[in-house]
Amino acid sequence: MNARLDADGFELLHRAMSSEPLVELQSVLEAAPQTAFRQRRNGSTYAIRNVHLELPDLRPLLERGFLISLANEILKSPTTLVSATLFDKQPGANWFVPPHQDLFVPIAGTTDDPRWTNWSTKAGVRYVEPPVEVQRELLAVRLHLDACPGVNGALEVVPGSHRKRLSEDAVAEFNEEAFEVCPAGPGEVLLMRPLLVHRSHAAKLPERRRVLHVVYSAAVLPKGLEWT
Ligand SMILES: O=C(O)CCC(=O)C(=O)O
Repeated sequence: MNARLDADGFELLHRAMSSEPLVELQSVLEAAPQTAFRQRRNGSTYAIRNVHLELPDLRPLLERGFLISLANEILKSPTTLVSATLFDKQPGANWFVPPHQDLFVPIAGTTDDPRWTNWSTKAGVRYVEPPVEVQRELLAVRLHLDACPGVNGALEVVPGSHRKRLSEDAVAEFNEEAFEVCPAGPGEVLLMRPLLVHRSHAAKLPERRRVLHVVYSAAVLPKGLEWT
């Protein structure tokens, strides 16, 4: 059914979120206090990491409705929310994101399973790198809150790069031709596997470009671990 997601690690869906839930999500996000945003050195704000932890009113909207239904349908099992990030490119906070794979997830608890590695704590939240077989099963659902044509800092991806955990050097080796630009309209959803190599350029338009990047999983966690 999702042939492109399986083969290439990403897929733009033709179904968009309808306007009522989209407006509800936008109003919850707009109520975010400035202190929830991460800041660049010049003081401009650009993203809220763990926005599901920062904004309690957001979690129920991510745990029922369109986004989790999509994840359940695609992963063919009931899924759990893993993480949520609001990326907010706007004039004055508009940046190039270098190519990378998303390797780390927020986590609660502990495990002795040595396949869970690279533990760290940032802003009071624990992160871990799950084993690659868990990584491959994660699904990111990127909801576009604004129009995101290619020139507006759209995500660029390397089709097929989602199967393996790559070294930083291997990620840096992809040349310009390897990247495919993923434009999307407001309410549209780009599905992607977090191991897909991705980057984005600074927007060339003086327009806001908000994307709510939500990760879901159907994996059974080892005893002692829980998603946040
Ligand atoms: O939305 C973007 O432009 C960057 C996204 C990103 O870096 C990420 O999803 O890890």
